[in-house]
Amino acid sequence: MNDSPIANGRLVKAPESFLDRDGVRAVHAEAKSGRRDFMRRAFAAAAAGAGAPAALAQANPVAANAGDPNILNLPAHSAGLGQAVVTDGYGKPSKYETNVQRRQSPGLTQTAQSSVSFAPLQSMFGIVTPSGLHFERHHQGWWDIDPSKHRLMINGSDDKLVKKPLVFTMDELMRLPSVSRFHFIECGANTGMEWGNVAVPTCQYTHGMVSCSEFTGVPLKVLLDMAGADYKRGRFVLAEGADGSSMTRTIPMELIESGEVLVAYGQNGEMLRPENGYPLRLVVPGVQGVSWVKYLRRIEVGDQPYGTKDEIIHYVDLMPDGRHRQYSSIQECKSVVTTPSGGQLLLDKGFYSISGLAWSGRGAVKRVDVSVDGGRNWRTAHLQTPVLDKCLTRFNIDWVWDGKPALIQSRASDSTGYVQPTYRQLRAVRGTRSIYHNNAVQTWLVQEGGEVKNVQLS
Ligand SMILES: Nc1nc2c(c(=O)[nH]1)N[C@H]1C(S)=C(S)[C@@H](COP(=O)(O)O)O[C@H]1N2
Ligand SMILES: [Mo]
Repeated sequence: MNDSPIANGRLVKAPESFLDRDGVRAVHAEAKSGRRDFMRRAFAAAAAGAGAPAALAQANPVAANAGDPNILNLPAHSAGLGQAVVTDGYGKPSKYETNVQRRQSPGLTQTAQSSVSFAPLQSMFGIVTPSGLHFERHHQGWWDIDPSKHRLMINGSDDKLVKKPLVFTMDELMRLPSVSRFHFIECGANTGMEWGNVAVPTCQYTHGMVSCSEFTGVPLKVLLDMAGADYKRGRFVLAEGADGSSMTRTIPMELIESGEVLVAYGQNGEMLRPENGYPLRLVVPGVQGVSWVKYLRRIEVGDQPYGTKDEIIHYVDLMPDGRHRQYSSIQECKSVVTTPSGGQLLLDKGFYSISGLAWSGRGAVKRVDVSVDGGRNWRTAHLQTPVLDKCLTRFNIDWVWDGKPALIQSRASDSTGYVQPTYRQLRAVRGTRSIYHNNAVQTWLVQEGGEVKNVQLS
């Protein structure tokens, strides 16, 4: 070790697996009572139990001048024969990375079929979510559907809205010219548990219902053209899934006419994963996840919004005056710092690269400002390329931690000029009783001991 500040600033990455039912209750109770010792106990539990594998993937430092056995002793992999090609016909992550998992939030849902798993944002790089770590939201469980038997029907709600109703097989869809585009998908309920107060400890649970992939498919507009849709009167479509959840959503025709809405079969260079809608899903860039209908089997052109169960009972926003806001489908500009973030531990003072993700359902991320003093002072972060429309954008900024408590925040703005609100600003308009569309600025408190906690500034 030397005196350069870059030698310091080590971080314990992902001790997130400690979260169990009692943990969730404790975080909630602590936020209510203002007690601050939960994280310490949680770390003790993590070290003793399931959290231990996280440490495997970290460096193992050696005392200065000791002579590093990692260099001095020839390891087996430098002396022996490695494993054969195609030991595994479909490769898997290293065994040292097994702690990086999507995880369910215990206590959030009654059944595992109607539930959600969160992506481990704190462990990811760049902007693409590995398909196996993509968050999941199922209303009635997932299926691995035989693509040879899957059909997509295009019809009108009356005979005139679609001239020539069509049924496509997967082969017929996949021989059409395709496009591939990077987009984020965010569940409207992402960060929904935090409306009233701090509820969960890590960014996996506060923000892990967002993921980003390269999707491949055919613009829905192409299929509607083939079927002879009446764009004058047919200003809406209904998208219907083939699973038992009767997931049906109204999509405004403007979005389809823009060419952005895709009937997609590809995700990150391969077919969609079954959990994400194999063999066919709708991609509706910028719009909340619920409209990205999976196992897509039918598109109906209609002349008015459909008002389905998932548009009337669910996915409405309870406003402070007691009324509900409906069809609030765009995911507004939002960001979160993923390193350092809740549940992590800074081992010493020194250099850290603060890093995180920003996105906007209205266009490209224009700028991200970062504060380490709870919003008093801001510095503009570096946006890593590519910066794409309706896509995750990675930002980072240098920081030298002086060992004193710090309040880390990120605030994104997008190409429309919209700026991500603070909790105070958001609650002034929306109150605290919503579930959906919480895009407030997130705050992480770095405590003197290096523990990072989820807090809300009022
Ligand atoms: N057929 C079907 N489509 C669906 C759902 C579902 O349960 N069934 N869930 C929706 C919701 S609420 C979300 S947030 C996204 C989640 O997509 P993912 O599981 O690929 O992350 O799918 C949407 N499409
Ligand atoms: Mo969702």
